[in-house]
Amino acid sequence: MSHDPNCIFCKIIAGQIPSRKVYEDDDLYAFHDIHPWAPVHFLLVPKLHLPSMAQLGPEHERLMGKLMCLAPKLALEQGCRPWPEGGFRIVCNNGAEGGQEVQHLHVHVMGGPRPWHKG
Ligand code: DGP
Repeated sequence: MSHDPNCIFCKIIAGQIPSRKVYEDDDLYAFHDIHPWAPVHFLLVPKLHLPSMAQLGPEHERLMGKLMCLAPKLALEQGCRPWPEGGFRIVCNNGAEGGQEVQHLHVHVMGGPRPWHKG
């Protein structure tokens, strides 16, 4: 399923639920997390509805490579200081025991001066 009408992130991508958008192209969407753990905290998601990394196959290598290469650029744009003094953290929760709450593949990109609320 490329789009799940019951998925909250699919609704955000479609503009049916408001979000503070960070970035958008044909494949990817980024928006600020509603419950930030860090001074910079946004979510970067494929527009394609994939429930988690567990559903990834070889056909998604280009998409996920694009996502991972975009993350550092957006982190800098959002105010993370450059590596190595600054930097950022990427977290991707998968499944119940991985702490995943929203079943649409997403990476958390977090940064900014410490200490953070979590982690
Ligand atoms: P997790 O599935 O545990 O990796 O985290 C899901 C994250 O999604 C959590 O940090 C809060 C965020 N989130 C959930 N619902 C919304 C929403 O409606 N809008 C925004 N901006 N973030 C949301």
